[in-house]
Amino acid sequence: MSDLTLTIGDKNLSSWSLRPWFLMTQAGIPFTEENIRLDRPTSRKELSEKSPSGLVPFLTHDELQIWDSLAIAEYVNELFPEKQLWPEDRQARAIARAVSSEMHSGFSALRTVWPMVFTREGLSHVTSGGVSRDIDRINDLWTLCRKTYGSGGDFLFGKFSIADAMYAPVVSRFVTYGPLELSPEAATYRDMMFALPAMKKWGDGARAEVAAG
Ligand SMILES: N[C@@H](CCC(=O)N[C@@H](CS)C(=O)NCC(=O)O)C(=O)O
Repeated sequence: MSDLTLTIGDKNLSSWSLRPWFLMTQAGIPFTEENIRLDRPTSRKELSEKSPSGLVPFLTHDELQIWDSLAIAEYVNELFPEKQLWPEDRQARAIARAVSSEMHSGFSALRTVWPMVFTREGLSHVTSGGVSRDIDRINDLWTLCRKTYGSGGDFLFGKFSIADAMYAPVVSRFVTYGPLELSPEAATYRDMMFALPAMKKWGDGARAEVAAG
């Protein structure tokens, strides 16, 4: 198979970039990484010249360019069926898709008020209104998944899946900001995810980018 190139934004800030990067890294799928630094004078020009949507992430495979994190995840799942990036069981798979889609289309209060700043930890921040509702809903989802579908491993659906990748930036936000009230299942899941080597590797990259300015 020819090379896959994943183009991403700043590791400290680009939550949508983290999702496919984490998916492919955690699943052991080889790819070349290309970076476009965001919020620079040249960023908009570079993004509009290179990216079909003018946004990151996007995946390049030969002549094909796929934009949007969830579409990239689906494409990679089709390229590597042996990785089983969705749960094998049909009902679990349907719920995993619902949980992933809910992340992709929702939680706008959390995403706006608690932006991902991967390198920061333990900041106190507002939890009023929509932010608390989003946190409560994510807490309920993670708890439900872990209790109902998680018996085969430590991830939301036991084995690692696209659903975990979709929530990787929320894991980072739940380390950066508080106060938080998570169920024991959700707190354990957050801590397990944040300790994964792939997350550490992303964090090392984020720290290096911040240091470079
Ligand atoms: N729905 C898209 C969202 C992509 C997105 O909003 N990317 C941000 C970075 S996290 C971006 O490229 N921002 C650059 C800009 O707005 O100039 C996805 O799932 O990939």
